[in-house]
Amino acid sequence: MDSIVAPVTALVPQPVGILRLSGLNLWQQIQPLFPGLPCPAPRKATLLTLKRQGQAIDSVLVLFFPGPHSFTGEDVVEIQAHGNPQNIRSILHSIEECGIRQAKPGEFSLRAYKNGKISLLKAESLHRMITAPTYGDFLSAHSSFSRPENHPLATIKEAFLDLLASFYAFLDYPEELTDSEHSYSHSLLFPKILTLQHLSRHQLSLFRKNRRVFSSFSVLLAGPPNSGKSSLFNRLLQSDRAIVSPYPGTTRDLLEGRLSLPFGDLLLLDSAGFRSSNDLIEGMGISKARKTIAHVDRLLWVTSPETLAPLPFSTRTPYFTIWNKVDLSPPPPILPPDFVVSARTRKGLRQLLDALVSLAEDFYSHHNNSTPLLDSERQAQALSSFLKAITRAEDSLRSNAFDLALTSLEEARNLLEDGTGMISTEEIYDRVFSRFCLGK
Ligand SMILES: Nc1nc2c(ncn2[C@@H]2O[C@H](COP(=O)(O)OP(=O)(O)O)[C@@H](O)[C@H]2O)c(=O)[nH]1
Ligand SMILES: [Mg+2]
Repeated sequence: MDSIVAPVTALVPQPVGILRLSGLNLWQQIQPLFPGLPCPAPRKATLLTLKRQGQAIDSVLVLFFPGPHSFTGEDVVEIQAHGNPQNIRSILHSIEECGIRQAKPGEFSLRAYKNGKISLLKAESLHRMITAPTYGDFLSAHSSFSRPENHPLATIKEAFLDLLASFYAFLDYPEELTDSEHSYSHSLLFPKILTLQHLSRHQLSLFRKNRRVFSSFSVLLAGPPNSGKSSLFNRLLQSDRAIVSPYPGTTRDLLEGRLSLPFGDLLLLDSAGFRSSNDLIEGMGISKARKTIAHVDRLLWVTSPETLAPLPFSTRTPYFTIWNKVDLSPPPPILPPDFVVSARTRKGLRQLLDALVSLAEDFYSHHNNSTPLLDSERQAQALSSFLKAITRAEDSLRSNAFDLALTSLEEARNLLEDGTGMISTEEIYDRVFSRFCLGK
């Protein structure tokens, strides 16, 4: 396999720019850059002069990770150079002159996977860790990466192996079983299928839900029109994101903004005011807001002197009631709100923000153990086809078409294998023999 190189850091002016290389006998290949110098000691930062055609072009820190104990399983070299983009391009060019080509996206991880350094699932969790749009998503990906056994597909694989083992036992040893045992084993298969269907559907629905809303600490501003939701949204984000106007029905879509906090993002959503509306688009906005309530971590129900209205529905989402426009009039004593604020004068906003930040902090402190999610659309598609296959198997079993059931289960197995890259025949047979007492 040819050797590869890629800049690991962006090509922008910065103190340090890093290049990563992977290949076999790598030091020998890049020797022209360090003429006469011995290979640096493994995993020790070594300061070296990098030369091009004998001319010193930069002083760099070199890290050498000899294969197979490296990320890719091959020799890996990291070069930390001065981060001027022209300098990094020039070093990249010098490396290419040594016969090393530029890597394609994901090629380092692909090599790690092919060399058995990481599983397919780990590779995808790693990718998600790098590209996660929120800190919550990063933590969820990290939890799958560091404990692959908690990955949703690993859990589903466990349940599936259990089903498969029972099914093979049922199929392969009918002569060992009496009629009643036979129908007993048969009926044992259905609850296992049900569990699998439940697990798969649950994971798919978690994935399909707006994952950003799901994984960041999210707060929705809702309430009657004109209560000042958009004004509060702008104030809390400290930017003029949403249009504010004295005309009710100004906000029609769901707007989102983020506050970056030290422990993770606070996703703030502004929504269309609740009222019965004949306007099609506004109606769509209202229904979007209604649906979102169930998925957010906290609802802020915003009212004001002109729009006093208690929460008009029941919800399991915890909420704060907010009295806005206190500069116009104080809240009525019969309905004391949780927070009394004025988006105009900023009165009470600090207290509201502090409360939200502390809820977010609490949320992220538990997030480490949060439900791990599927990492990619690819996994979701594999799982969705898997679900269809086991449902076909269920139908066949119900009509005692065991051959068809077998075909569907084998298909399901291939799909899960594609999804996880991790089922071996031995594993299934281990289970048949270790969990089932067939030797009677
Ligand atoms: N006096 C006063 N007016 C406010 C306050 N907050 C918002 N408004 C005004 O109320 C109107 C509706 O505000 P907006 O934020 O668009 O409300 P939304 O429909 O709930 O999003 C606008 O004219 C705002 O300027 C406030 O705290 N005090
Ligand atoms: Mg608005």
